[in-house]
Amino acid sequence: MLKFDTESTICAIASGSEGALRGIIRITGPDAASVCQRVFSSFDMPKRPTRLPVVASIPMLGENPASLFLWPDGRSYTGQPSAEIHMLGAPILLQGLVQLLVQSGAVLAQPGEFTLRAFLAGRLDLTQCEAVLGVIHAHSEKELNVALRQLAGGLAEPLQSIRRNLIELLADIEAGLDFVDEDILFIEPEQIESRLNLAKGMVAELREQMKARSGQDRELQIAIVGLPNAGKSSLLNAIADHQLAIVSSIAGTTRDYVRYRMIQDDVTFDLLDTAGIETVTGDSPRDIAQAFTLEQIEQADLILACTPADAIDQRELLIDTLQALVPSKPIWHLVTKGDLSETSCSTSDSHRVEFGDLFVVSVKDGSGVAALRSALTNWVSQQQITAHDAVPMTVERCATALHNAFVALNEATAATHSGCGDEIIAGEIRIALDEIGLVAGTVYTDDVLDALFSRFCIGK
Ligand SMILES: Nc1nc2c(ncn2[C@@H]2O[C@H](COP(=O)(O)OP(=O)(O)OP(=O)(O)O)[C@@H](O)[C@H]2O)c(=O)[nH]1
Ligand SMILES: [Mg+2]
Repeated sequence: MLKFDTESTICAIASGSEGALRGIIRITGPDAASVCQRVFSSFDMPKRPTRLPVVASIPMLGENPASLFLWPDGRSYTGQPSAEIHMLGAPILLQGLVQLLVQSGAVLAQPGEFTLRAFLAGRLDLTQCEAVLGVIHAHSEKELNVALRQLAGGLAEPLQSIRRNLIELLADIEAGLDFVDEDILFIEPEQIESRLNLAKGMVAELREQMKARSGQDRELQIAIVGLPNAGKSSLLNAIADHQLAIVSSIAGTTRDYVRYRMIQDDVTFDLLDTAGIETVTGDSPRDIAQAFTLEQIEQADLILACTPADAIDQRELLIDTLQALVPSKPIWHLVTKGDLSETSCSTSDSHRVEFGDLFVVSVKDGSGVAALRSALTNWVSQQQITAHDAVPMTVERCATALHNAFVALNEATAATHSGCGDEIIAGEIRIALDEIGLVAGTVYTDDVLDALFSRFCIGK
């Protein structure tokens, strides 16, 4: 069970348990500075927080040099006087120093106690505490980036802004409640509704983004689109490095689209070949293929718009068609069959791929394909890290609370419509605030903190 004692001064080895060139010991609590003073031979206590090390030796540990970084006031991670001692990372030396610190008035820290103190001091919200854990346990660069963004406030900031909006709205509504008998209208129902809608939109966005990242959702869809015979199927085969789609010189070859799941460099996405866009009427297979293509374009996350180099004048028609269909979708402009281009430059990928704002590729001589593949991989991995991406533990913990908050705000809107009174609206907003508070940790139970901090290791 966690202790909530912030009066003691705690210490722990913060570096790994294996020997290393550098080892770190962390101390925090009201007596951090005086405990350090007792252990180090001599140093002038800095008046202000310093990142500059006070290099001094610790007589009891022989001639081993140690650097002391001291934050004597509350401007530290935990909001309490804190210090770090950096020294040789031999486990025996570090353990010896911890013993000295304990003899000088510190106590051994519990797992996660430094982060718990940061939370109790309001330095971090719960999503950021979970992010600390996410950083410690990250197995890939992507997991690390997600956790670092969350630690930097990727979730804390939108949550705070939702809370602020709702608290202000609640205050305005409650001010009116005190004057119900008088003829003063503090806030118009339309205003309540539009402010509720704003908050609902923000909650829904967070919820959707977390849901989308929980791994159960579809992979990003990248559609290869163009007029008939543009070389789309050939390009899919080249990017996938497999003969998947039928290629022929007859326009209108592709009828049924081909989907290929690319797994490359830790990212996964679906690549789609589509039937060439054309104007057909009637009920022919070609016509049905057009309907399929339109559906794929609408569902795609990124469109690769292909125009062959030997028919570059088709480009305008293609771009106009796509912009009319999906005005806000990201579109990359590709020149296919680059080997047929009169302006073709060197055959090296790096020269071929960027051509103004165009990607130039040729399946025939292979140029541009590898660079396009890696640009796609980069794009997908960037998309997967959004500002609201969250470490799995946060996603798991927050899903219900965000759902409940959304439901309560919906109830508040319904109450506004039915005119059933500001007390009811205020009550629903309070429920929503409590739920958001659970996510951020402004409302918490010992069980929630226990479940989180028991997963930490000592020294963090
Ligand atoms: N020279 C050259 N020819 C290519 C290239 N890519 C494709 N082609 C040829 O262009 C023709 C059409 O290729 P496809 O890949 O079937 O074109 P598509 O866009 O899928 O065509 P539809 O499915 O009919 O819309 C074929 O004869 C290909 O061999 C290329 O990079 N260079
Ligand atoms: Mg095709």
